Parts: sequence; structure tokens; C-alpha cells
Amino acid sequence: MAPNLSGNERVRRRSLLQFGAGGLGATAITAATLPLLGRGSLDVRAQEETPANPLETRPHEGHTPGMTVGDVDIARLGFDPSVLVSTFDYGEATTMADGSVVREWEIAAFDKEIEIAPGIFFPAWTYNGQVPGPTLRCTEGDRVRVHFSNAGTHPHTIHFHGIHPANMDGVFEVVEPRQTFVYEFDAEPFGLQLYHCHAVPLKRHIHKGLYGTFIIDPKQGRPPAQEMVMVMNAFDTNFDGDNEVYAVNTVGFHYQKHPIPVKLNETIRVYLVNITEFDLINSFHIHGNFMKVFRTGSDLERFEWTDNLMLCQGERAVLEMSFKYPGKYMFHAHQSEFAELGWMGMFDVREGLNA
Ligand SMILES: [Cu+2]
Repeated sequence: MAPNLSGNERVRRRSLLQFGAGGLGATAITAATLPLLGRGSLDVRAQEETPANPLETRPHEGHTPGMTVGDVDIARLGFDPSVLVSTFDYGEATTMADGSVVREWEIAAFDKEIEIAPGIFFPAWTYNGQVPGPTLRCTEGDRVRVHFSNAGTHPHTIHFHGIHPANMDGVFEVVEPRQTFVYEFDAEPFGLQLYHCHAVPLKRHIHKGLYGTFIIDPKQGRPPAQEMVMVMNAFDTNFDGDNEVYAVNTVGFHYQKHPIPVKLNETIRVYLVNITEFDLINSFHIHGNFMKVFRTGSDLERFEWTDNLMLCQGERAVLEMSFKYPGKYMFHAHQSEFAELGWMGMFDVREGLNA
């Protein structure tokens, strides 16, 4: 049965999904009912109760792309997305007598207010003071040792994706404020992993900013490329379960205002992670080009060839592309709403990086 809702009832998109999961039963949202909901008396988008959102695009002259004005204070933020995008933290490496490598990191969780768009502040929980946390990088077979201390005000953990023992999974060993824990395991399998807090309620602990990228390189490496990391994230600034600001690497529109310089005809490799909370999917669309998509980065041979990739939360992919023509090329979520709320950037393709 389709829900008995009048045209005057105001239903937010998340209410619709809650109907599907609860009161209306498992069959409520089906291929048959969705078109009905879309074109019938219940127009979800038209009647959405939109909270006041300073990033919401308003009608304006010329229909120029909506974007924030000004810039965030990078010094106060404590990290620069233009630097973070190509920063990889290999930890403190020690080569043992048998030739094996141990890599160690110190990671502290603590609360910190961060500016996610000019004048918009978010009370984040961070790993090492940044969102996303540092991009940890090692090679398949390395011994990984992470010294974690909880300097925050809530219990936290670090849950790594990958193959490791249950007691290193960062789920049951909750680390209380002022306590520490050492995660130690062998890095496997190679690919693009991630890490995030697994304390409950999980959606709040993740959404507050406790996540980062964890790259395990294959022993033989990958072909040379200009490498970067992009974490698709979003922020629910009024804690109503809907995001108001979308980005890659936290600051909305950052790479639109500060395009990423890349060289003509040279391969770029993007380690792309989707950690967006509250939305079912996110996506990456590249303009004027196609890209190789290596899902989870766990296979060096097989790839998809596309200009648009959809990822669920926790999914990630290694993207490779090179540009045939110079100029500025947009990359953004293909959900227009996300793009207009900050998830928008640009590559500046040049003959030479110094040109
Ligand atoms: Cu947490």
C-alpha cells in the first residue's frame, strides 16, 4: 500500500526513508511506490523543510555558479586543504634485522572547532587536529603500530579497514578520555583503506570528523603519477540529521577557489574515499575527461572506464586520468545539490607546473 499522505503534509526526504524502514513495512518503498511518491500528491523535494543554510544557492542575476565569498582562515584551521591533498604520512619507519619494516604513528583524538566554509564553524572531533585525519601510508607487509591517545571528551577508537585480528579492530576496546591504546597489525591487503572511530553512536562519531585515509601500497608499487587524496565529507551544522556543507577534504569550494595544478598529459592518481554521513551515496564526476576506476585500489589490472563514480559510505576507489588539453576542468559530486553546497573543485591543467 502506498502511504496515505495528503498533499499538505510536509515530508522531509529523510522522513520518507524512515517510513520505508519502519511504520510502512519493508515493502513500502518499492519500484512501484517510488514513482507514485515522485509525481503524485507527495512531492518530497518541493515540500522539503529546509533549515536555514548559508550555503544554499539563492536565485541571482546571470545564474553564475553559487559559491561562498572569501576564504577560511587557514592558520586558525591548522591545516591547508591545498597541502593536505598531496600529503602522505609514512610514520616513523624502522627496518628490523630480518628486513621487515615497522611503521609507527602517534594519533590523538581531541575536540576542535573548525571553519568548514567562510564564517561557518563546526565543533569537530579530530584525529591530530585535522579533518580528515592524517593520510597514513605504508606498504603491504609492513608492521603497523599506531599509538592512540584519547584527549577528547568522549570515548573513541580507531577502526581500520583491512585484514587484522579482532582485538585490533577498534570496536570493542573503547578508549575512554585520557586513556591510550596501541593498534598493531600487519598491513594487508594492499589497496585504499580507511580508518574511523567506531564508538557509538557511530553516525555521530564519524560525522564529527573522526576519519582518515589509510593507503597500503602494493609491494611492487604503482606506476608514477601525481598523487592526491580526496575524502568526500559533509557536515550537519545544526544536528538535524541533514548535511548543510559538502566538500572534499572538509572546506566547501576550497579547490574551486584554489584549483589543483596538474601537468598536461601526465597521469594523476586520486585516492578517493567517501565518508559522507546521513546521505546514502556520494559521487565524483570529472569534466572533459574519462578516468580509470580501480575499486578499493585492490586490483592493479582491472578497472572501469568512466567519467562518473558513485560510492556508498565507506567505499573508496583509486582514480587515474591524464588530461589531453590544457585548461580548467571541474570535478564535483554529480548530485547537483551536494555540488552547490560545497562539493566542487577544479583541476588547472598546464603545459608545465611552473607555467
Ligand atoms: Cu569517537
